[in-house]
Amino acid sequence: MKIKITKRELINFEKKILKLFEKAKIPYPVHFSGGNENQLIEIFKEIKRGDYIFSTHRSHYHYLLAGGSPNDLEKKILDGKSMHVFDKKLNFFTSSIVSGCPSIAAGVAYALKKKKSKKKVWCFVGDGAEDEGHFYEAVKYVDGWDLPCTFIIEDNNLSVETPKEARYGKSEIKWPKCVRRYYYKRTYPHVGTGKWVDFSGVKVGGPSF
Ligand SMILES: Cc1ncc(C[n+]2csc(CCOP(=O)(O)OP(=O)(O)O)c2C)c(N)n1
Ligand SMILES: [Mg+2]
Repeated sequence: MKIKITKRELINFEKKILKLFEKAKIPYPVHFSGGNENQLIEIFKEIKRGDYIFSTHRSHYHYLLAGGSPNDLEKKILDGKSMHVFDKKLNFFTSSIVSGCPSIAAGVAYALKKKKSKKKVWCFVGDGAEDEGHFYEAVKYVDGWDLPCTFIIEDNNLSVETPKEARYGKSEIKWPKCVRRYYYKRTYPHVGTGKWVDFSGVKVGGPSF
C-alpha cells in the first residue's frame, strides 16, 4: 500500500505519547515502538488495502502504517486501549495475549482461501511469541494448507527483559516460508516508563548445567 506516514512522523507520534504517559495522562500500560521504522515501512509497502493485519501489545506503528489516523489512535491510547487497537474498516486487530493472534490469523486465511479471495493476512509477533506452542500450531496449519498468511517475527532478542539465550539456550528453529523475521534494537524499554531498568545484576532464566 502507499505509505502515508513518514519515519519521522512515526517517531514523533511515539514521543508525543511518551510525554503524555510521563505526565500521568495515560494511567494504563503502553508499549512503545521504536527502532524498527525502516523495516516496517518496507513490509507495509507489500501489504494491500483490505488485507487483514494482526498486531501485538506493541501496535502503534502497525496501526499508523496500516492507514490509521494518528488522532484516532491517540484517543484510543488515552482511553486505555493501546494494547487493544481494533479497527474494522482497516481489518486491523490486536491481542495483547502473547501469540494470541496467530491461530486467528490462520483461521481468517483459511476463510479467505475458501472464498477464493485475493486478500492476504499479515500477522506480526514478537520473538517472545515465537516461544509459544500456539505460534507453532498456526504456522504448521498455514504452511500445510498453503494459506495466504505471512507471519512476521519482530525480533528484538527480548521477551520483556529476557534475551533468547537465557530463555532457551541456543535453539534456532527453521520456520517454513510463511514466516519472516526482521531484527531490530528497540528504542524503549518493554513497558513505557521511558526509563530503562537496569537488569544487569539479575540472574535470569534457564537451567544451570
Ligand atoms: C500468554 C501471555 N503470557 C505472558 C504475557 C506477558 N507478556 C506481555 S509481553 C511479553 C513479552 C513477549 O515477548 P515479545 O513478543 O518478544 O515482545 P517484546 O518483549 O519484545 O515487546 C510477555 C511475556 C502475556 N501478555 N501473554
Ligand atoms: Mg521481543
